[in-house]
Formats: sequence, C-alpha cells, structure tokens
Amino acid sequence: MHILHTQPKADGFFMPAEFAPHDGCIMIWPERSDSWRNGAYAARNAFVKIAAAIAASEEVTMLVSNQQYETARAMLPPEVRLVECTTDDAWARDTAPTFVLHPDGRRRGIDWGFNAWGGLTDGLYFPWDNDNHVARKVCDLFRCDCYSMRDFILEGGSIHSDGEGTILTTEACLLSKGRNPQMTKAEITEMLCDCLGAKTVIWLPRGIYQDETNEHVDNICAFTEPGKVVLAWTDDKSDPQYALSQACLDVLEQATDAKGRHIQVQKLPIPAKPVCMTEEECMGLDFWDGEPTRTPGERLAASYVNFYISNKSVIVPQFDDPMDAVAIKILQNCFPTRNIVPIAAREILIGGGNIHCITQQIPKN
Ligand code: KQY
Repeated sequence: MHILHTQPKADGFFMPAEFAPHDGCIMIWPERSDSWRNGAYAARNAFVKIAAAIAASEEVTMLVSNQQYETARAMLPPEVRLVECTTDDAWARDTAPTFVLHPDGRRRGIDWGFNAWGGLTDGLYFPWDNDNHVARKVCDLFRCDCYSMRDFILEGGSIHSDGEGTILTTEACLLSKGRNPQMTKAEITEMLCDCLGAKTVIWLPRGIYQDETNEHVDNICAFTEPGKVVLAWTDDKSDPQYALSQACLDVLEQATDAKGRHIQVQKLPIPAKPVCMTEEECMGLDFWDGEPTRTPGERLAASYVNFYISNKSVIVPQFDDPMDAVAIKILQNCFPTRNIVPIAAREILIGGGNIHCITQQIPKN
C-alpha cells in the first residue's frame, strides 16, 4: 500500500454516492463500557442483526479486538468476516476510510484526521489514537492506496456525496472549534471538493438536537438519489428540533447542486416521543475519567435518517415509536427497488449514534 500526499480530485478520484453499488461494508464490534451499557451485550445483538441484514447483499468485514474475537465469532453469521484490529470504539463511519473511485476502476481510501469529535475542546473520549490509525489499516487490508489527510480533522458521518459532484455537510460540525479552527469556511469547502472530487458543497446550518458529534449531517439529511434528499422533520414548533430542521429546509430550498438541479426534499419525521435515557440505562454505563456522561431523562439524537443503504436493502433504525411505520413507508417510496429492513436501534443510540454511524461502505470498482 502506498501512502499518498497528492489530492484525490487532482488525481481524477471522486466519492461515489452510498446508493451506488458496493463491494462490501466495514463495521467494528462494540466493546467499551462507557459507550455501550451492560457490557455491550444488547448493543452486540443489534450489531449482529445489522451485519446480517447487510451481508445478505454485500460482504461485511467486522473489525474486532483480540479479547472479543471468540464472542463475536459465536454471535455473527459465518458469512461475516472477522479481522482483528485495535480500535478505541465502534464508529466505522467515522474511523474507517472514505473510499474514492477513479473512472478507470481504481479505488483508494482517505485517511482523515480523527480526534474523537472535537479533541481536547469538546471530544467524547481520550485517547483516540487507535481510532486515528484505523483508516490506514483498513486500506492495507483492502489493498487500496491511501491518501494521508491526517492534518484535516473530519469524520465520515459529517459528509454525504451524491456521486455527481455535490457534498452535503453541516456548519455546526465542520466549523466547530474542536476540528479545524485555523481554516475558514471557504478553505474547508475547497478541501472537501479537492478530497471528494466535488464541485459544490451544500452547507446545512444544523443537525439533530443534542447530537454529540456537533450535529453530523448523516443524522439529519441524506441523498436518496441525485437531486433528492430526506430531511429529518417535525411539525411541532415547540420541539427544539423544529428550528434546526426549518433552517436546513430554508437552505435546501435555495440550493442548486453541482449539476444545476434544485434539491427535492422529502420530510422524514423524527420519533413522535423524544427518546430519552432511563435511570436504569444510565446505571449500565461505566464512567471514564473526564468524559461527558449520560443523565436520566437526557434526550438522545434519534433520527430515521441515520440508515444504511446496502446493495439490496435500506437498514433503518426503529425506536418503538408510532413514527417507526411512517418512516418505513416514506423510505420505501424513496427506495422502490430496495427492501426496507427495520432494526430496533435504541442500544446503538445510547452509544451516541446509529446504523449509518457504525457502517462504512466500500464502493464497487
Ligand atoms: O454518530 C457518530 N457518528 C458517532 C457518535 C459517537 C458517540 C460517542 N459516544
């Protein structure tokens, strides 16, 4: 594997859309006891269901620690490949590489700098050096040359690509003080275009209320096809999410993409009842020195937008809420050729993210 110090766009590479064909998906087995309650047992069951659903139409590689190999092997279906890798947590979207393709079929990975969503300013754990090394190891595993972008802090959950030159991101996240405070918005826009082979960045102002990633775009808005997005939405003006979603809608209604299209927005409701931590759930989490903690009653950043698009399905989080069925119906209309696979995701949400956050697609080359 070569470590590259050129830029993907200049080399002719671009980031495909998630709905384009995949060769596979990377996940990481959950383990740390401050993220996953009760020794991560319930979270592992959810990860197994998600891995199995994805493995029905593409190869899944699960990274796992030495200590958890036997447990993971016993719980996962045989078609899921396990590879030992040291990580700090299980957020493959943010720590595995972002893959880019060349029209001639070459595939490369991007190794962004990772600082646990804000480093010593407002990051979520310390240290994070094992996670910062995951992308390069995954590139080695898949025999991809790897762009070194470690001087630029970015997580995969903070970007979406339509594969046709347009990137979605949020100001709340990418302009946050804990990531690249030395860069202006214009410089970050240029960096995204240079790395992802894009022409246009649509900057949504905000994400989901209480999203501890500084409001990753993958929890609020996602492309369903070029020129079309789903946006997390509530009609309840008294809900703190209302103003955040409305601000995003205002931007999307004015935006044009890299091909000059206006963006068609499909609203996707958030759960009808806020999803909040219970006392029992809080009791199941370990406390690690100096880290943010969960408190009983705390609202979690629940959103149906945090789905994963596999070759044949869309794997959608469910929250035991009346809006679960509504979200499934809307997404089935958005993805008429794919199966919608609903999976109970509360245990992943307690960790601070959801199905999209724990998966990273490997585009087909
Ligand atoms: O949502 C994500 N992409 C990651 C969330 C990390 C939360 C750590 N507790």
